[in-house]
Amino acid sequence: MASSITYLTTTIDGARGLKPYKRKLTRRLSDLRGYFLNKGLVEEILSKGENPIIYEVYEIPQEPTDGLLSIGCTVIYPGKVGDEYYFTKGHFHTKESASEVYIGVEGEGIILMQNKEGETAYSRIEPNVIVYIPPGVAHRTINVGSGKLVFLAVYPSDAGHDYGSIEKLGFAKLVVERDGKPEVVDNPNYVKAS
Ligand code: PAN
Ligand code: ZN
Repeated sequence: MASSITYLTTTIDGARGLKPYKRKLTRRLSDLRGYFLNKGLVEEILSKGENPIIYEVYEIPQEPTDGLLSIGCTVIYPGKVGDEYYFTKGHFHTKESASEVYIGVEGEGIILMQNKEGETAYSRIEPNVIVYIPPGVAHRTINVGSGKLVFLAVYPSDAGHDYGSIEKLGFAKLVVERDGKPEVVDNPNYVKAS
């Protein structure tokens, strides 16, 4: 008799994400309007008819059910708006107890983390680096290298993504290029949630 165990196997396919995958998201500069510090420069680039891809996410989502895990592979393109490196939108998980694991595959990046009180932390993410993101902590990933940044994410399928608060308030820190190197600096526009 055949086993009733249903399992899933996929492979990491470098900058092509996962093979196979179920869903692909593409985020372009126009999707991140308002996210970069230099909003005028973003509008200037878009007004020239340019709308570069900032990142792609290759996903194998599971039904949003307690105990199931989803897999995602993010590819962030290299680039900057002014001196600010390309990054993901960043989010809190809607489910307060949801944590997440990131595993670096290719390239060089930084993960910014921030809790509801506005306290921050950051970690590098690169091949062989595993980062555990605890519950209640918003996370954004920044590509600080010259090639694509690829990393794997494993998270509860019912975690939910709350983009609203980050879109509205931003992160307290930014990652910018200073003297040819990445630096984590204070976001001059950040206002702590009251
Ligand atoms: C990741 C992110 C992915 C894209 O899979 O969803 O890197 O970032 P944004 O979702 O912030 O656009 C993850 O953290 N999932 O929970
Ligand atoms: Zn997440």
